[in-house]
Amino acid sequence: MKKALITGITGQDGAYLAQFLLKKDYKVFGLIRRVASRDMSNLEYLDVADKISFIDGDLTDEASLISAVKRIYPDEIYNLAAQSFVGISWDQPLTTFDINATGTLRILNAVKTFCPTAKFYQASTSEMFGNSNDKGVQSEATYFHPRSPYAIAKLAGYWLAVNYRESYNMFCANGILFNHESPIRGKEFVTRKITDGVAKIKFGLAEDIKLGNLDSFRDWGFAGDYVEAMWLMLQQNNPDDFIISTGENHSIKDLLNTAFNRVGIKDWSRYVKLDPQYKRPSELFTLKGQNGKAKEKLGWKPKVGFEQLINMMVDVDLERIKLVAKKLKNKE
Ligand code: NAP
Ligand code: F7E
Repeated sequence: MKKALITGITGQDGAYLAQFLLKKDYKVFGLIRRVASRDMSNLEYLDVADKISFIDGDLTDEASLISAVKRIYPDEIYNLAAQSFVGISWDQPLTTFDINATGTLRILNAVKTFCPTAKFYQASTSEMFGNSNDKGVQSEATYFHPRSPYAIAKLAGYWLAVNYRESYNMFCANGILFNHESPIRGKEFVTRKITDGVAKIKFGLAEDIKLGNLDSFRDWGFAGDYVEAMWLMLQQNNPDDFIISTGENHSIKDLLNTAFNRVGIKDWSRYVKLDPQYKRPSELFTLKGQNGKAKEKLGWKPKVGFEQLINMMVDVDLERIKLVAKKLKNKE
C-alpha cells in the first residue's frame, strides 16, 4: 500500500485529494497544525475525516516536518499547505512568506535529508503570472510577473521545487493550478462569497453582497477534477511542471448572472454593492490557462464546466442556509 503525506489536509484541496487517494487505496497521512479550535468540516463533508492518519506539524516549524517525514517515510508528498488568500497577503506579508516560501524550503529540505526518494508535489499557482500573457492565455512558457506578496512567495516555492529537482535529482513537480472551487471553498473567495450570499438573500438572511470589483476574469474549474491532475503528475516517469486549467474564463459579472439565475433572480444589480475594502492594491485582470501540455502528457482534462460548478455550489449553499433559516425560525 502506497503512503501519501498531505500538508494542508483541512483545506479544500487537501480534503478532495485525500478522498481521491483513499479511493486509490493509499494510506493517507495529513499534517495538521495546532489551532485553538480545529475545523474538520471539509473532511467531514467528504466523509473522509476518520480514514486519515493525522500527524502534528506546521510549515513554520522545521523540526515538526523532519519528524513527520522520518516517521511516515511517504512515497508521495503533496505540499498544499499555504496562507492561500491573496487579499490578506498585503496585510500579512511576512506570515505569507514564511509559510508559502520558507515553509516550502523547510519541507523540501526535510525530504532531501530524510526521504529523498519521495515524489514531491508543489502547489503552485496561476497568480505567479500576474498580468502577463501570450496572446491572451498563460502557458508554461509565459513570463512570471507576480503582483501580490502571496504570488511572490509562491513563485519562490515554485523555483525552490525546480532547484531541488535540478540540484539533487529529486522528483519535484509543480502544478500551476488556475482557480478551482467547490462547495467547500473558503467563504472569503469570490465564488463562494457569491454562492453563499445568493443563498442568504434567497432565504432573507442578507440584503446584498459587497464586492471589490466586477470585472476580473478568472479560469474557474472544479477542485475535484484538479486533484486528479496532482496525482497524475506524480505518476510520471520524470518530474515536470504543468498548467491545470479549463482553458475558458469568465468575469465576476458572468458569475453573478449564473449564481442569481439559479435562484430565479434575473436582475442581480440591486443586490450587489461595490465596497472599496475588497479592492486589491494591485489586481490581476484576466487569467486563462493553456492546458494542452497536461492534456497531452498526463491525459488529464476537466470534467465539470463553469455553469455546472456554480450551480453545484449554489445548490449546496441553499441546503446549508435553509437549515440555518429553519433554526432561526424555531428560536423565534
Ligand atoms: P485552503 O483551503 O486555504 O487550505 C490551506 C491549508 O493549509 C489548510 O489546511 C491550512 O490549515 C493549511 N495551512 C496553512 N498554514 C499552515 C501552516 N503554517 N502549517 C501547516 N498547514 C498550514 O487552500 P486550497 O484552496 O485548498 O489550496 C491548496 C493549495 O493550492 C494552497 O497552497 C494554495 O495556495 C494553492 N492553490 C490554490 C488554488 C485554488 O484555486 N484553490 C489555485 C492555485 C494554487 P488550517 O486549517 O490549520 O488553516
Ligand atoms: O479573487 C476579485 C478579486 O479571492 C478572484 C486563490 O485560491 O486563486 C485564488 O486567488 C477575483 C480577484 O481568488 C472580491 O480581486 C472582487 O480578481 O476568489 P479570489 P484569487 O485572488 O484569484 C489563485 C489561483 C490562488 O492561487 C489563490 O490561492 O475576484 N474580487 N471582489 C473579489 N475577491 C474576493 N475574494 N472578494 C471580493 O469581494
